[in-house]
Amino acid sequence: MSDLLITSVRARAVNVPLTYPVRTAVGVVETSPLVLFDLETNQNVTGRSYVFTYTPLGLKPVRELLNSLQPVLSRQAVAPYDLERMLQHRFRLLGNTGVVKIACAAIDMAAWDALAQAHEMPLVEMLGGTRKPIPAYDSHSMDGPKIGPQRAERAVKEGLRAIKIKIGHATLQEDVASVALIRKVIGDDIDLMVDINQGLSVAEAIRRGRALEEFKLAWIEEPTLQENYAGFAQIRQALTTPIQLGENWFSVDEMHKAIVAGAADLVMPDAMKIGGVSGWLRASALAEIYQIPMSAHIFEEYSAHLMAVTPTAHWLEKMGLADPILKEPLAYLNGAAIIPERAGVGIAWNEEAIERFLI
Ligand code: SMN
Ligand code: MG
Repeated sequence: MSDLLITSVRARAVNVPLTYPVRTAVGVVETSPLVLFDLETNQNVTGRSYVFTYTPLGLKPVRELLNSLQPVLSRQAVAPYDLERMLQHRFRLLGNTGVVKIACAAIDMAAWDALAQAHEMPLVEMLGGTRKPIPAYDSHSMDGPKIGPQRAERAVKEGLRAIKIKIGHATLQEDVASVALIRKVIGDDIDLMVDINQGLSVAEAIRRGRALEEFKLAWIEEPTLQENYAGFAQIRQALTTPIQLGENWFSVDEMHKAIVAGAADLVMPDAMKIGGVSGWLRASALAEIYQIPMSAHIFEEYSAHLMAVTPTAHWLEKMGLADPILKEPLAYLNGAAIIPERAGVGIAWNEEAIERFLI
């Protein structure tokens, strides 16, 4: 469809309140800072995407970089592969990582959305898959002894079959108490994952991992600095609980280096940082070669489509970070995400909410 051309782009920044702040071992994400990207085309189709900047400090740089690409993108064909190559070349000297990679991922996701809309089919079908239910886990935080059990009970009642909590408290005792409490609330039939968000040393991660073996966790996520692949391999060797990482890989090359270093029992690329839809597809091929279960990290609206065409698909993360600014948040039924029938990714903006949270 080379006659589908970009006519204009628009990036807006919103700082969205969260029902539950994301409390991690390395700091609290109090709000959901999102840059919303619209890719207008000559065929009355608008591609949409959003990127998550973790801190409001990332909003303006990403928004400004995206809006500054208007002259570069205008009149280009909505061809994600060609756009990715053009942008990678343009940013080769600056570096295709960080804010640059995030902005390019926003363009990639919106381009794929526009292309699927132009073909009048859900993205998953354009990628050769079908709209099947995608098993999801509910993603919680260091919610404490009151809110933690409440969230866990509610998630199980809603039909979720897996829950992730964040640990990496000041002491091992607090981590064990936190896991024991949630395990008691949800029982042994619901999967329980923990996420340490890189908060521990290798030695401490091993010490705590051993103390948590009795709870039969589904995975321990990012136990130490995510770039310390040798450290991850040491932790893997010392524990029986599967070790999970990937949300911070800014390229499939980093994913490959981690796998080759023996860092991962499981992988979970982030649809934004790995390079949008295009990056995800390459990452899923790598996971298949190594037969490593591959989960998604946030971006559930896109990840649902992508997991349906991921050969080693494992779990989707249900976190709802963009829900307040979406007309129709992703639906879930019996613990699985339901890919919308709508053409493209299926997201539309809640303009009234955007107005309220606009930066
Ligand atoms: C996370 C997600 C969103 C914000 C901060 C941390 C976390 C996860 O690493 O895996 O959900
Ligand atoms: Mg994580």
